[in-house]
Amino acid sequence: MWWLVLAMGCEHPKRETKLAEGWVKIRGGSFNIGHDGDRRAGPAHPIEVPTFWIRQTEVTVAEYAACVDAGVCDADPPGRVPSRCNWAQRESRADHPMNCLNWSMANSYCRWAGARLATESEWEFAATSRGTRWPYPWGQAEPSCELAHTKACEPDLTKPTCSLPNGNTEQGLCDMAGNAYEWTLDAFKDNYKDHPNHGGATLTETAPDFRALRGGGIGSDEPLTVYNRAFHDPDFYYSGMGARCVYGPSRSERKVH
Ligand SMILES: [Ca+2]
Repeated sequence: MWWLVLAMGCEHPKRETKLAEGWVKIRGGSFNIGHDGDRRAGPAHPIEVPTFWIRQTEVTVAEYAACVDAGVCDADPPGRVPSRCNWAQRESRADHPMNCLNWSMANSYCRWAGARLATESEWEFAATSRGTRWPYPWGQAEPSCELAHTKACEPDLTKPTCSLPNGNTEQGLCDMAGNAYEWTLDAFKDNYKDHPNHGGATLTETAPDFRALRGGGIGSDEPLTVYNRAFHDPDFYYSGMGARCVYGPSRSERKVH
């Protein structure tokens, strides 16, 4: 019966994570990551992504609060906390994304939850509804405030997650473009020249100078395209930085120098 146990383990991530509901299964497959001609997202190249589960929403304030209550997650990043951090108003903003996260806070939360941050490959595969050629999670229409919450809609304040269902992916993922920016597992490299083709993350031998973020968000002028790659010092945060967790098979990672 070992095969049954394995199969059940694969089909029910909620039994192995602290988050019972809200997972969306992304069936594995191949797709072309990146966009030739983009300043950071080339060369486009094929990726084979194993099946994984991803949260329908960005990490919410309420979800993050459980980790703080458990004594694992930090409520505030080091240094001065801007007034637009949702934690300061956590009761009224419980369903907003947990913002003002630096990379370590984002990583710690997902690990505590029994999950992890998405690799860039997983994130883009999910954002493209499993490899469509659409430039945005909802399709080809240009962004609007009905599709994505951005700086043009409100400079600094987030919206409750899943407020704009017209902007969802085919699998129902909310806010893959806009609202909070989403930290990924990957060390940021200037292009995809050494990017692993198996869906794993790019990591460095030492702590990376920068980590990749995806999806655009409030307080940023970066495009909302599914292939756009942003990056920041892992210790940096601002009111537009959040996270989204995934759950999936562990995989080898490729280190580059
Ligand atoms: Ca987002």
